[in-house]
Amino acid sequence: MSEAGKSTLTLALSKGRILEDTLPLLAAAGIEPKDDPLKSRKLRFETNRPDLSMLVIRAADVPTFVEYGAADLGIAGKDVLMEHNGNGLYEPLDLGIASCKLMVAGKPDAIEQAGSRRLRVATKYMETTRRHFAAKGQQVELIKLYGSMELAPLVGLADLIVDLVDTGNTLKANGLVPLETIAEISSRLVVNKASMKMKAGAVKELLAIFEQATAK
Ligand code: PRT
Ligand code: MG
Repeated sequence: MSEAGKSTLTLALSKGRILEDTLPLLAAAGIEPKDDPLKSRKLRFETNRPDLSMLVIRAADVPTFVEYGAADLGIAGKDVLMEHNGNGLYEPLDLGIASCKLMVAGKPDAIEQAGSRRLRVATKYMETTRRHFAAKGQQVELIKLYGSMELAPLVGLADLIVDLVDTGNTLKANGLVPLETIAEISSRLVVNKASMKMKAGAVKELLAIFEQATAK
């Protein structure tokens, strides 16, 4: 609590492409960081609201910061949240930014080529991919990659990939086709469960501001 008896809040933002979509949304919500997070090397930012500071961190770390209460709120892609699979978070609002699809893709003849052999799937989404194929009762071999998944089928590393698809241009440029949608992805506002209780007033006020800004 600050002197005025008002809770202070910390908001964790995903750097990279989500940040670019987040800053206009923050501006629409009347929130301006004191330095430009796209230029500064700072990781923590004060804002024009004395009760709100922001962290700018790797997208995959946002759920962890929020779950452990290092940030009260966060903005993260649904793909990252599905993969994190934690239960210390509320997910009250779809911000509708950075949208794309999490898809299974491969060469057009990937399935026939594999025949009765167990399919190899390259992805950075190990948990989500495991759950997806397990739910279909399909045994697959998972190969963990950290990026450039689209390369894997071209060099015989994998039959299929699980990755994000937006325009489909990256798949096309690499001779791959979308085969199945696993989930519709967009960025979500997440809230630490204890903050939702202990700082209910401040959290709800901020939530309402984001709802307004999202509806615009
Ligand atoms: O850099 P770091 O490792 O920390 O994270 P990152 O590289 O995952 O971050 P960044 O900045 O790329 O942001 C990733 C987040 O943005 C994802 O977690 C999604 O929530 C969201 N997002 C939305 C996307 C895309 N759209 C997207 N198209 N992230 C990545 N892509 C990539 C995709 O992986 C593929 O390589 O874009 C390519 C496909 O795009 P199209 O248009 O060619 O289909
Ligand atoms: Mg990156």
